[in-house]
Amino acid sequence: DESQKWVLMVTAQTPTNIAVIKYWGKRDENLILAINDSISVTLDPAHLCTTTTVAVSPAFNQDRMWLNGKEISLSGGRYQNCLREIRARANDVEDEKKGIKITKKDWENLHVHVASYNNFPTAAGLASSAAGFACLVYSLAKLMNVQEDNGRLSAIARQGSGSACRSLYGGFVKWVMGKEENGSDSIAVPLVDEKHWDELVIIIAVVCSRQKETSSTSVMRETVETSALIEHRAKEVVPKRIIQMEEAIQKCDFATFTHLTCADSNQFHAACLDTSPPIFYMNDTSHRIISCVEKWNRSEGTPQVAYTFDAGPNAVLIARNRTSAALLLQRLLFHFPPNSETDLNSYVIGDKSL
Ligand code: 2P0
Repeated sequence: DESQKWVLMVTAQTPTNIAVIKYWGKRDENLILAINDSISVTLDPAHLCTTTTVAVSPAFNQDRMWLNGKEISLSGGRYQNCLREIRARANDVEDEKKGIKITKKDWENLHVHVASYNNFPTAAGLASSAAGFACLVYSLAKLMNVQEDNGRLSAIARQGSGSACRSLYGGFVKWVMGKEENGSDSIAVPLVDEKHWDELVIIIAVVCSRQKETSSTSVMRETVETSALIEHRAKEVVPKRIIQMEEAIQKCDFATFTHLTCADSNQFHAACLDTSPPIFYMNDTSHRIISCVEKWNRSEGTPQVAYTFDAGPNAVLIARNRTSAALLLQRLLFHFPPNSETDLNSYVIGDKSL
């Protein structure tokens, strides 16, 4: 049947983002609504990103997805929520060259195939779900000619993974937790674009690229249920830090930025330790990196490097400029002699798999 032979494809690339004021804890698990605002920096897509190709064809009889070449199930609620929200906003699509015409109504019965690749370790605390869901939602929206701005798309990506909503913009981005019960105002907003503070150099010290054992989602739930610190953090600490961090970013005030970033990472890990049972994301190497950076920043008088750690032991190090980045690499090379290739953006400690 000739009419079954066409395939229409879209490919998109989305970088991951690293929170400098962390999201940890939900008030609604299904819609993925956070208990506090968060702020992140989106990385350069050349280094840590997801590339996703989405395809539609009348020959496809079900939605399917492959992640890094391996088929994964789309039956989970998060995928279903994203697919449903995008499909509901689909529009007419026409490709004259190929002689393809898809009407708004057709999308209800058409199935998609999704192939997604991460150029970095999946689920090793390097925010792979952030880039992954942002890219899935963005590429599907392009394929289906969805006419929504990035803010509305961010609210859909958020339903795939909270941190994903922040990956639809470059530069520094705020995820506003919102007030509405339906999550309509829980969206990402761009603070400044990537050109605003382009002196910063981000170095990721991969301490361990193994996959983590438990998902952030279930640990986050346990933290909200058992930690007294997390409530204090969400209500008292983060709202003040968000204001201060926005100001530091606007002014490119590296000293304040570093103070807030390091303190917020440390409080997030303290809340993990305050969870029952306690969660240890950082290891001895992570702790040694913190000591090394703290000592250096103190000895210089003005901070040279900020550190932040997510749900894993890997260090994200944000250097003031290229000079401090070079000095940081020297220090890392001295304290953690590498046995693998190194470059400025993916310095590897004791692990050859990246
Ligand atoms: C963040 N993290 O703000 C925080 C800091 C890790 C530590 O968002 O359940 O994968 O999918 O919304 O976004 C990791 O959690 O969790 C995370 P879900 P997500 O980047």
